[in-house]
Amino acid sequence: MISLQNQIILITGASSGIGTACARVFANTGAKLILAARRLERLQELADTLKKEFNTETHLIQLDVRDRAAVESAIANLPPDWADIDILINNAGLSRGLDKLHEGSFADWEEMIDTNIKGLLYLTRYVVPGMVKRDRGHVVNIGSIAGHQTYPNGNVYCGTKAAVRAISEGLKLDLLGTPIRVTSVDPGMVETEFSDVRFHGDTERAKKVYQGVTPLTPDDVADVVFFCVTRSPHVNINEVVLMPVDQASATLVNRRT
Ligand code: NDP
Ligand code: 8X3
Repeated sequence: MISLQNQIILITGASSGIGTACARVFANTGAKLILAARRLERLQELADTLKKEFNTETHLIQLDVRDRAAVESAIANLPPDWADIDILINNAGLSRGLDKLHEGSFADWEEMIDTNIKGLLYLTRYVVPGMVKRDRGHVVNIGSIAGHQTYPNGNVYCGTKAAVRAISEGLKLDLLGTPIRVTSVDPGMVETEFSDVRFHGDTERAKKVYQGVTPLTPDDVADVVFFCVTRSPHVNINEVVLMPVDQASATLVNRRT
């Protein structure tokens, strides 16, 4: 296992769910964490907690990953002590709606495509050249089982996650000959704010997604991310698919109630 002491880790979407869990799992390793999301107050709260619990150094960026100029400026203007990013965790993402394709909302589609695909690309495009120059680095993309299996009404969200899968593969191919590692971590059902966001704040509908099952927790996913980034430098974990025991496929779930 490699040490993360003084490594600089940038986590997008650190204000909630899997991103927050990733921040917590790395907080006690001596790594320095750059936490990015739109909700700065959430990041500040998390940073204060991590400082108190683990004395973690953090640098916060209020960032909408859909805004290419903002991503460029955020990376270009990192303070010198924070600029040499070792690990990029492209986690920011969302689903919006669960509609038949021919009835889908254009606004929902654009938000998913702009966040899950273009946002991830912007971060990658602005961070990876530094990794190439320094001859070190690791990119972890949070994909989904939705990138492996398309489910009814999942159409565009599944399309964005299939794109993430292809982009992870493409990045790995293009970085051959460098020591930079690329990993896609692809979970099934994880209980976070994901379904609240998908159903535009309809919490009753969101709760039903997890009813009667034991879903993955954000910590379960963060554990896998931690495993992937702490392997020996010659080992690249390309892809990890993880699901709750109660889930067999994107559509087949064992509900006890
Ligand atoms: P949450 O809704 O709990 O967290 C999503 C995070 O993404 C938030 O921190 C949010 O921050 C951030 N985010 C969303 N849009 C933007 C944006 N435009 N700019 C910057 N940050 C943004 O959901 P999860 O933790 O579940 O989701 C994290 C990732 O995991 C996503 O990529 C999701 O697709 C993926 N995933 C989730 C699964 C699940 O079942 N929950 C399963 C498989 C994959 P803020 O709103 O503050 O900007
Ligand atoms: C989230 C998992 O199955 O809701 O990516 O699409 S699923």
